[in-house]
Amino acid sequence: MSENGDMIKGHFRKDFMWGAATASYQIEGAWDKDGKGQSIWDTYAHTEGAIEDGTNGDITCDTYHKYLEDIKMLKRLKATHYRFSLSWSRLLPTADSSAPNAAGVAFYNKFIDGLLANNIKPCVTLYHWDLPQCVQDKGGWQSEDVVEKFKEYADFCFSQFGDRVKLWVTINEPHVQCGFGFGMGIHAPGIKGQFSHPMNACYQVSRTMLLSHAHTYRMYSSKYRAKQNGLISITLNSDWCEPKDPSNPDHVKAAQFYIDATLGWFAHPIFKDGDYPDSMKEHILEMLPVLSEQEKNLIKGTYDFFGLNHYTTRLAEQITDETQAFAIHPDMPSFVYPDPSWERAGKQVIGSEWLFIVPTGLRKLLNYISKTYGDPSIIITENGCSTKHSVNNPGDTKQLEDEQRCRFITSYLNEALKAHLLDGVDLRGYFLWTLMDNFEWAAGYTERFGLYHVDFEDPARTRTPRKSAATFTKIIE
Ligand code: GBH
Repeated sequence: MSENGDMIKGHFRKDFMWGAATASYQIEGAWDKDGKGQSIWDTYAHTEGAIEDGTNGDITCDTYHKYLEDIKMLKRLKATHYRFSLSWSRLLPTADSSAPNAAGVAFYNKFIDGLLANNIKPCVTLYHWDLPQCVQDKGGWQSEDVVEKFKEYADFCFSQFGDRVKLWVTINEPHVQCGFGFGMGIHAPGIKGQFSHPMNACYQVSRTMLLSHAHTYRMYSSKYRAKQNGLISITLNSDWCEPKDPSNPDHVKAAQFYIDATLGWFAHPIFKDGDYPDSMKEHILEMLPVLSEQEKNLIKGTYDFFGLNHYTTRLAEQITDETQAFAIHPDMPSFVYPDPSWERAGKQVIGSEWLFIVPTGLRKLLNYISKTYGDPSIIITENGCSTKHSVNNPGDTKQLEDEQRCRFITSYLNEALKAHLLDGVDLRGYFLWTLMDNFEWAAGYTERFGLYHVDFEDPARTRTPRKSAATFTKIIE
């Protein structure tokens, strides 16, 4: 089977969720307006040298002022749902729920009401990486106290918005937060691994994230579920990974370990038995926090669906002396890399370095999740494709004729359809990353994933649909 597979015809469920996804820091702007507190991304992006093009999310798409335009765009797309995240520090500037920021609450109320008035259902992520700076100052994810703080924030959000929001995601991609924020230190809070081991802090925070998620899930169940009747879970990011040579047991093991140490790190505790995967416990040893029986019981089963972010695929072999330097994770005895024959994201210039277009990987990953975690309902909470945007990129335009993104969407969705129709995977929804070009974290504005182009030179932040917006609408229809 080629990477693009053959196309099949058919339909997803009648009530399939069709949407686009975004995150607060990437689109809202108004970083210091109307009583908003600072987040770790405000701090980090204002740090010299942190962001590739020296930019930040101070204004970005200015959604705080232009949210009505965003709703119009979603309507035009014919989206049934929209996934966005709340800014914790906009709602609770001091992370104290007895002192909320009325303007922040009003903003999200207007936004949610606007979506519903247009028949678009909100899917709300509580936490997409923008921890309040005041929580960070008290130790952030490295402190046990964060668990109570997170629960307090979540409680506040359910009480304010849960009458209208029926789909919640607690934390976006904890594995990326842990690895990038606390291992490599290339995302906020920019902490490079501590103590004797470079990746130590990243394991420590994986525990407080799991506990924050689990306590929040249980609090929703005991305090809100009966009245609000929503669904709540976590969103995990994973590449698909296969052995370079499937007949080589070392390659098979290496591929499995890569999946364990990315997807399994959080999926195994939540969707299986409350604890980290055995392979991680074996290899990471004393650096991986030990979860007590009580904690395992708390964590196990805290999901109503499986939120999956998926973009790309890798091949794996066991690590050797020569490849040790390329290990993206010092504890992982796997060397992973893309097949050189795979198409890359981007046109004349490569889009995101890491993004190789392998639609068949999505079908395999969906099947893997379904098989490994007891056939949960799966929602693809992100999937998308980038281009490079830079003044140094000759021939760079708005890239409105984004043929590659059109093909990406069509082919990945067709593989998802196969997983659903031919393999029986319980797939409930698909959210495209992303509605419009936005602040792409450490890459600033150099990488663009939008269905809509955004002109960041223009004070009006004019949004212009790309061809892919029409392609996506056609598929939805
Ligand atoms: C998603 O993460 C995020 O949820 C979203 O906010 C983001 O805008 C979107 O991806 C697009 O990037 O820099 O070469 O070391 C997806 C998982 C993890 C994929 C980090 C890219 C960076 C690889 N991402 N990874 S590299």
